Amino acid sequence: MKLKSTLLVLVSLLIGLTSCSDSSNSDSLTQEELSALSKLDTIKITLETGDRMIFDKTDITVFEGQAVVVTLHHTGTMAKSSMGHNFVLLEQDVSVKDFAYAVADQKVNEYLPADKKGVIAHTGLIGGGEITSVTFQAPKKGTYDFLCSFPGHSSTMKGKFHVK
Ligand SMILES: [Cu+2]
Repeated sequence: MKLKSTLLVLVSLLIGLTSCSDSSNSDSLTQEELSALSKLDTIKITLETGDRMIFDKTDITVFEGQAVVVTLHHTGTMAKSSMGHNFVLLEQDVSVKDFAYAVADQKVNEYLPADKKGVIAHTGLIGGGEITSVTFQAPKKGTYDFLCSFPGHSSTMKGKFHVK
């Protein structure tokens, strides 16, 4: 009986681990899939979020010179004022932590610097049930940070944007 419950715990742990590593990540794309994506003039990325402070992707891969369309979908129900989300792509010399701290009082600018300093691209701030998108040219090869700049969100709502 004791063995049986131990097994059950192990099985549920395994299921938990599997579903974690499954949270769609562009690093899990195969070489063929990446090669096919690299040939596109325009690459489309959909980023989902909801009433929790998480993005469904923490790694995004695009290719130098591509037009990038990032569509942000807030699948939750909470208002923009309490659970607003955006997508902000930072220049390479800007830290997520410093950026988020600096814009936390910029409600009037939807938590962006008034002069957009340090920002490569961004969407508008949206609430539950809303969708927004932004189109921009992929910057030069390298790794960039992206985040949601709503106060308090960037500790969990951030990721890496890879340009190959
Ligand atoms: Cu957010």
